[in-house]
Amino acid sequence: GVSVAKKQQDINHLLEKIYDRLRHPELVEAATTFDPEGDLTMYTDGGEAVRRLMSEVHQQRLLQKHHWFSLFQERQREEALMLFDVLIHCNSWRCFVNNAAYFRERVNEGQFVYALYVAVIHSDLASHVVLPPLYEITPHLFTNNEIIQKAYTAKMTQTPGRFNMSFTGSQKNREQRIAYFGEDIGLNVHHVTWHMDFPFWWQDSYGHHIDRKGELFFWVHHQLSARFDNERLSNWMNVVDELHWEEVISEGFAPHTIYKFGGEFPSRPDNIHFQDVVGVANVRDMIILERRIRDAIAHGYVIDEEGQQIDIMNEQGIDYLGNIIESSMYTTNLQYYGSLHNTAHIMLGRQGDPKGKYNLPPGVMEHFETATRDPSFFRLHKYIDNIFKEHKDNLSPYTWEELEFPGVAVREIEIEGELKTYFEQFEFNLINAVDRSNNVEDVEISANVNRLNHQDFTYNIIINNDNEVDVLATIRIFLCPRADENGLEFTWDEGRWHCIETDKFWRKLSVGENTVTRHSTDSSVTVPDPPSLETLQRRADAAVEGDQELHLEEYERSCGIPNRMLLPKGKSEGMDFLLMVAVTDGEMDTNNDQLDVTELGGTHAHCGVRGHTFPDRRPMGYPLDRRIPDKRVFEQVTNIESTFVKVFHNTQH
Ligand code: CUO
Repeated sequence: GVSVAKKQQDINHLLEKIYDRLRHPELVEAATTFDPEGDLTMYTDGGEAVRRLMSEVHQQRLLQKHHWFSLFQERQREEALMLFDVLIHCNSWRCFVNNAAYFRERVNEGQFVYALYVAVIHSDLASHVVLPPLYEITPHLFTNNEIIQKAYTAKMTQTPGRFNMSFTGSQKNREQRIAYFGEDIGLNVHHVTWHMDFPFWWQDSYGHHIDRKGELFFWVHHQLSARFDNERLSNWMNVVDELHWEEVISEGFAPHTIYKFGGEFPSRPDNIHFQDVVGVANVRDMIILERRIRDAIAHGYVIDEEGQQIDIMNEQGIDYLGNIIESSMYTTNLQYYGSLHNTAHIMLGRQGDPKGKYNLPPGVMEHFETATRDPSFFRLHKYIDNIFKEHKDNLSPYTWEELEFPGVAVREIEIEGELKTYFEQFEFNLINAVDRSNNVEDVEISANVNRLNHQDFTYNIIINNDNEVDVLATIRIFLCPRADENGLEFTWDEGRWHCIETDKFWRKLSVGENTVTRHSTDSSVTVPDPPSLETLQRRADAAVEGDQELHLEEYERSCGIPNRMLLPKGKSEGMDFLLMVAVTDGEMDTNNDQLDVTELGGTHAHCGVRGHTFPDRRPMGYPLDRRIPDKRVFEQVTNIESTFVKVFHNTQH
């Protein structure tokens, strides 16, 4: 077969300068001479997907090149999925890469990038291929207007430049204090990639079933909300309030962001009332959907298409609700429950031009790459999260017996190294932001951003195993804020909903005392900094040339919170947190017998393991996902312990 290095090289070449024509002779040939009716079809599902896409090409029905692309526009999405369909049905790399080359020259660039990314993520043919960070491929969606202007000027005047990118807004806007979070390029890559790993349009006919997809939707966005709130508390702000259809959208937003083609992202003033969006939905419809979902939660069952009740008062309930609320193709009774969350994104994205009077392009809320820039994103997701909470709060609290892990006791939790955050400068390439038109030569252009980072640290956890045999333990670590913005301490039941999951992993515990050591860099919630396209090219070229293996395993997934954002910012004088370690029975709550559970690594806590069941059998967020009316239950079990820590923020590193 084709080596991973060669595949990596092909993907690099396909993504290089996506607004220009292909440059690499092999691909150019595939794109021009490849016979779509003959050769191409041999390698796919009998050619069905290709024939469909080809006929759209011939009839010139596809979205033009040099136009914005939105996954939430039905027809635009269908077209992108036609290309995805072709790629995912390939049985050989040759088919994959040649089709990609062929259609790269014929479909819209945004659709091409989307289809290729999702196909690489989900196709077995592309396993071990590392996708370059999207902020380099489509920089417009990750940087602002000002930087783009400067990049063009640099190119036209042939003057290399490195431009400092500042966060949107001014000091007058309180929300700007936490813009570093919503505008973080790595966080945005995580968010958009999560939605590529778990597309709402996914159907099992594409090749595999995605385990606990609805629950993951809940958990990942719950964690994004919790993290956002912790950043706010770090900056003397209150936790974010939910959005509501009948109230004003308090925060306006001026994105200062521009499409590569199609003008600026529209703004929204403060305190406007929700408007019906022509062709999308009326506010009233949204309220009706919400009521139906809340009714289902109150009754403890949802109603399927046949009118049958499905019990949700159990651990699977959250998965049903996640699929319904998002909604995904795994949803139940779309007719009745609609698509509350997805429609809300579109509606928020169009509030600047709800009647389509001004022909404005969609707002930032309509793209997963840009959505978190808008403060209304976190209000929307708090609203969604509160609906999920209503369900979780209906389930009975865990009992002492359920929480206990007999014979296992956490004796000590120690942190080696300080929990200290700081801002650092990071540079990324902007070469894709500008065209190669007019035969103007490329010059070096890049953006400099401030990013949150922290010093590495290590957990040393002393755990006794008083059983007569070794046991497998699941170790779950959470960081929880202790007080609100006024210093008023949270009760356990309030605080648990704001906890950040910082790690989850498995360890064998020998009989007697164990010291479990775990480095912050190994967190299963996070991913390391991805290599740039340039690095990927250098590494892949060298490996192909030298006929060597390409070792980039640790970068295989870009779904996962950037490791540098593992900790919330904290405060210069130290911010108080509760660090909780829950040690539970790994034999009982681990799913993947086919995998060496202690070595799962990667980023399974928020992103699962591609093509496998979710490794942890417990509800996501366990044991903090349910009400804690009586904290003594937690205090009495020996396998759950916590300690107080402080997170310091240093302006100087
Ligand atoms: Cu990720 Cu709303 O689901 O942006």
